[in-house]
Amino acid sequence: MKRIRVAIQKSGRLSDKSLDLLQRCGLRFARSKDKLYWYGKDFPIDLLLVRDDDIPRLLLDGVCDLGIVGQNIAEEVMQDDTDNNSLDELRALPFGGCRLSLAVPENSSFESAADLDGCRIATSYPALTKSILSKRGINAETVKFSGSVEIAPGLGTADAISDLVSTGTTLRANHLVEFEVLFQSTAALYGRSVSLSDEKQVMINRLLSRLDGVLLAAESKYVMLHAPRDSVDEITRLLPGAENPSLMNLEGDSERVAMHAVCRETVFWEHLEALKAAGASAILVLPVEKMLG
Ligand code: PRT
Ligand code: ZN
Repeated sequence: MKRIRVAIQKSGRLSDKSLDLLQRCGLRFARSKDKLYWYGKDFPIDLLLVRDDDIPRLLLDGVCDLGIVGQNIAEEVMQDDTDNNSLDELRALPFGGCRLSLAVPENSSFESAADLDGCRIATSYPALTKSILSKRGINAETVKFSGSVEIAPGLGTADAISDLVSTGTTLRANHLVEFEVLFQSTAALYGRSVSLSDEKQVMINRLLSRLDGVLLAAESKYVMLHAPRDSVDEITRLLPGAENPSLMNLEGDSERVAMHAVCRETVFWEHLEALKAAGASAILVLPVEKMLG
């Protein structure tokens, strides 16, 4: 049996969530001593734990069949690849969210990205930055930094930076202001854009189907409530992302019914308040552990 190799980040922002996601798909691993190669116990799916920057290349070179990495890194590698090799984004994942933004020193006179034409931009994402700017007719020179990009303007090596931002704390601490988002990123599951053996493809499809179930279950809730018979239609409309609810009689109460529904969108307090205002009572919201369409 051919085995599938999945590359995930060894230690960093995406590590725990990548592993947790695969485990929630039912994968179990025997960890090797050096902790870099984990053998899949019930499925022929093994893990390779590496630096996130290496993941796209491992896929392009066919060393791994799947990889979880930030779209920022995958895009950078694809934009930089002179042979136009590409990766297949199979699923965007609900973690690792950040944005690649242009930022300039607080006291600079730049007002928009267009003012950066002909300027120097420090970044860990030169190919992606250049490609986005040049599509808008802006030609900037990039200076590659592998880390601590935010110190570049202070050192006088660049006029601006293009860096990942999540809370903006790092920019503020370095007296930089974010003035334009170039690229929104999340973690994603990537595959190779070549055809694999049937055996491998069947296994990957099976994993994807489980992954879809896990991703759907994560934002789905099972909602139970009591409703006046007359308000069933209105209450159904108020349930976020619900399909046909089940209706059940309530013993000794002909006016009201019990309604059960799976809501496939986040259920906020506001939704519950609206349900209550429409006459619902005994409202319960339960997590959904697994789902298979
Ligand atoms: O060792 P290895 O190379 O594997 O890890 P790494 O240090 O290169 O990556 P890591 O773990 O820091 O990030 C992995 C991925 O997480 C990135 O490629 C992004 O896809 C995603 N991600 C999400 C982020 C951030 N949020 C983020 N905030 N990556 C980096 N940052 C940086 C940001 O550049 C800034 O310098 O974190 C700093 C703090 O951000 P603020 O805005 O909250 O201050
Ligand atoms: Zn890295």
